Amino acid sequence: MDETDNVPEGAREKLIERKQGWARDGRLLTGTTADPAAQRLPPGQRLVKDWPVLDLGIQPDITPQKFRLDVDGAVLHPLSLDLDAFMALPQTDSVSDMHCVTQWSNYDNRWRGVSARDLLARAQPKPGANHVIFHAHDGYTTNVRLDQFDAPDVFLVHTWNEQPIPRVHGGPVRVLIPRLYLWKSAKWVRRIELRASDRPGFWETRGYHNNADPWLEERYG
Ligand SMILES: Nc1nc2c(c(=O)[nH]1)N[C@H]1C(S)=C(S)[C@@H](COP(=O)(O)O)O[C@H]1N2
Ligand SMILES: [Mo]
Repeated sequence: MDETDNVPEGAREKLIERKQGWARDGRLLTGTTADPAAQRLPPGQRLVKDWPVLDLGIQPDITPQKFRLDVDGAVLHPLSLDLDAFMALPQTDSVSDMHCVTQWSNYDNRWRGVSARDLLARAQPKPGANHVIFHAHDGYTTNVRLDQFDAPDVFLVHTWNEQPIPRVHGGPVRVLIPRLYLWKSAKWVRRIELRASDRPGFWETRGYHNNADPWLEERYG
């Protein structure tokens, strides 16, 4: 693990226990689903104007010198990019909403970054690569299917509303998968691992849903 802001281990454990408790109790579940084409706000969510911070309490300081992003595993051309190489990739602007399992959603965030598809076009997934594991500098991991990552609205973002993404939100570069609950979007991303088989990540092994579709209310499972 990298140099961190040290959060007392007890506080971190309490936070993890609380969120595991939510999963056990099915907290916030409305028992309904919605069609994203018909309803912008997923079931059980509440619209906020700000961008709350949620993580394990360890917020690594990834300086430009320390930045590195690897794309490896089941790919034909593994990538290992420093910040200059990352910024030299095609840069795309996008606008999307965020939906956090703790119930807040916010709308119309403006992003700039490298699209997942541009990254995958360079790394070239091997036939049989069906899953993606994100590894972050704070030790966090999360998993999605390759088809969930290989989507036009998925980015590795460095800019939010015309400002560099601050450290507390995973800067300099984080993952953004707007159609899934936000725990699937790794902050301080270090490595993107493609695999033939799935491997549940930090919250997925602690009661949170593997698929995480907000409109299907896949909070826990
Ligand atoms: N590296 C890392 N990424 C992470 C987390 C984390 O603890 N570490 N927490 C996840 C969770 S549970 C949420 S809800 C979102 C919150 O992102 P935000 O703090 O930018 O709102 O980040 C996700 N990505
Ligand atoms: Mo979360």
